[in-house]
Amino acid sequence: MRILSAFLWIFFFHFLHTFAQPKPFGPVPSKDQMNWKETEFYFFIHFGPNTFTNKEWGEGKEDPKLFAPTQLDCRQWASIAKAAGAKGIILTAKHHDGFCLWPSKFSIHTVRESNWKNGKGDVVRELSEACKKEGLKFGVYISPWDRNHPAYGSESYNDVYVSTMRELLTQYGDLFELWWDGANGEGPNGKKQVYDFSRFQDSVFKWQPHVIIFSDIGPGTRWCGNEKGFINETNWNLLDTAGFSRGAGAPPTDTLNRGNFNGKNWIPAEVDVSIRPGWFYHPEEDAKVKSAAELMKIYLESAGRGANLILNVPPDRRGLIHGEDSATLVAFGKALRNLNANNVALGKQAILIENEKTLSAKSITDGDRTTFTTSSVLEPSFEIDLGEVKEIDHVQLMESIELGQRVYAFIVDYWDGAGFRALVSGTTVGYKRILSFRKVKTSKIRINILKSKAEPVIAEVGVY
Ligand code: FUL
Repeated sequence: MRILSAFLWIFFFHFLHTFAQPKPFGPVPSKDQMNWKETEFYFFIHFGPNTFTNKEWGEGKEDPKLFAPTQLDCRQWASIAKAAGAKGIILTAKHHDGFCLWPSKFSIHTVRESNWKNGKGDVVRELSEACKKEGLKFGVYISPWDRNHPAYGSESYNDVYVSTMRELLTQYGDLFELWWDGANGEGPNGKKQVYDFSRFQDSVFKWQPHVIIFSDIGPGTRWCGNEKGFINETNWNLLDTAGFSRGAGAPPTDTLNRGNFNGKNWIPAEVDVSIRPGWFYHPEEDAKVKSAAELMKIYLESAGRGANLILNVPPDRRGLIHGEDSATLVAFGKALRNLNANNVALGKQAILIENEKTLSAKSITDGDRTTFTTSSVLEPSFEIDLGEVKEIDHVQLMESIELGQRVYAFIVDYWDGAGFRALVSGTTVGYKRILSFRKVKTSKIRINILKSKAEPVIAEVGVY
């Protein structure tokens, strides 16, 4: 009997260690934010009258007939996005010039007033359908600033903006993200608009309860504070928004770039950057398209630091992605697949070392992000035995952010045959942290967590 009960106790403690669910720590992402997080890298498409006038900010007075793509093909945009490894596309349905890429009933400055498809076209429809076919998510940018609409600068423009959003949020299927630009300039009558953002937000969630709203301060995702393509190495998914507003009243760019250590809200960063110097297509920039290597640097400094990456790829005057851009994007897509291709830690033996005890940590090398290993101390180590000597040049760490973001200092060691040597160090981990280093040959990797707000919960460690 005593032996049996001892066995039962051992079994019980083992069960507790393996299956006990750690308590969440601090703010955590919503289910919708997690789905969005997994989207990770997607395209931005800036397209409209500016494409034809060679401008970045149209004035809103442009003749709609200038909008005249000759070979517009959203299926080409979607298939290039797919080849590049992107998982969605966000379209500038309306930029600051007020031109609507769909035939809005609340404007007379739309595709309907152009000659494209005899005024019967709808770019939003075509792109939403192309995305569906390619298995890509779809989202829209709807500029609150409108340099065309006669009501802009008066209370009734807020009604117009809500009606405009209703069309886009109810007629084109599920949207994964809605982009609210911070710009708030003057309209055609020289007045600025006082936006009713709380009404806007309530309306959005009524029509698309799962959409992630982007703005300087979220609520779904925050701006990263620059348009250069990087997030700080220390990147908290947390942000304090009290006292701040969108646009001129936003938190300092440095805060947006790092988040707040003790922030009260889960508002992860999105890094927005263009493949060309401008957001819209300009023929003189054909020779300035970023290379695949530059795009990889951007990917590593955004998605590789736990942010989402939105890469702008502006179609040209034909309505097609230019050959220079598509060549670089296809090469980048290949490099991205290679980056994740050969995880030599997958299925290998992993242990957790805490208080000089060793425990199994096989869930960190099982390739399944939903399983995790949790430690009972703040500074554990994880060791992975690669089974044989491998040449490696980067590691990837993932925290179970569903339980809160915790780690903020760690060091990665490699086994040189006689002992462990420091290889690379990092600060925050979050959803994903990729660290590159000079090639080394090794058979064992050790990750020492040095600082963590609560007991670390590690989902995956990949070694490549
Ligand atoms: C900015 C806008 O003013 C630019 O034109 C562009 O749309 C960029 C993504 O956001 O605030």
